[in-house]
Amino acid sequence: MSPKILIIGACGQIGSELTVKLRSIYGNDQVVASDISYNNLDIVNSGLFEILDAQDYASLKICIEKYEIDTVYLMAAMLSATGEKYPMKAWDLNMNSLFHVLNLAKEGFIKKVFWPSSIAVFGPTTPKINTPQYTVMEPSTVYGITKQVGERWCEYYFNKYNVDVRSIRYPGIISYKTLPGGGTTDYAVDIYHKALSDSHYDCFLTEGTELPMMFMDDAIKATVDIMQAPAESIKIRSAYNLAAVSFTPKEVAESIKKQLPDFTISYTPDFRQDIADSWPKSIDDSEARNHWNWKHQFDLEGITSEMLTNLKKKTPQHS
Ligand code: AKB
Repeated sequence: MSPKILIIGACGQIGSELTVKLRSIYGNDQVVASDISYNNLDIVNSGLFEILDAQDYASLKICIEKYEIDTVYLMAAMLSATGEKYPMKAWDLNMNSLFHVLNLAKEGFIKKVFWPSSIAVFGPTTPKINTPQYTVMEPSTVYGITKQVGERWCEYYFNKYNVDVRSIRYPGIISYKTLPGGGTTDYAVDIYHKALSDSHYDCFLTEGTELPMMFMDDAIKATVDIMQAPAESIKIRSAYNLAAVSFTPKEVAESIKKQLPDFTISYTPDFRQDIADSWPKSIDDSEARNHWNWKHQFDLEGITSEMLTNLKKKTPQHS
């Protein structure tokens, strides 16, 4: 039987592409998209949509009962850079929304939960190269703290209350369809837009700042795969390390230059440099690969080619 799905934060960067994918797999009538505002009309107009504040337990419960939801994807969150500006707001949004969903699962209103974690769970004391699944985790951002604490609670609700919650630690996600908002890895999307519009990009990280990244199609595939996997293959109930590629701003610039030889880049690091410096450079995701057969498809050259080709199509003056 098809799941009856609620996506919270469906107008955001990952939520919007996840909504389209889940509607294509399970059918428009099976997927209710929700967000705090109508800020993605494609999502609002392409199927069931509800205005929903993830921090409002009563409204969340009403929505779940109204549509007989059994599966929730909780994609609403405040990311790392914005979280540093509004620490308490980040804590409240990221934690309250998770508790509401976990408690509704505990009380039997929903059966299955997807909640995204992030490489931000790691911190300056974590080994930076091929960061293992189990290692030192002392996050130094508010966002990272909420994700690490959230992971502990997910595992707790699975162990104590048998809540079927599944999670992955997303790296920076790159897409031509949606813009990220408020993250430290956002430069890796902005750079492609600016390469086409201005032939120049001023990067807020230094040229050698290596971070784990992933093309959106791979991130969506991982999300669908982990949720479709049999429960017994999900052996980690905190969150899985997940990796595709790692690169520096200089390496992206070089890969863009192969297609746009006039492109130039400069570097003006800001407060996000400290955040990036606290995160791993690369991730060991063997557990995800072994437990539920995770495989990525896109490397840096593949990402650059998809980004430039599709952004040119979206804004024909760039072709
Ligand atoms: C961010 O930069 O905050 C996010 C993340 C890595 O979770 N993209």
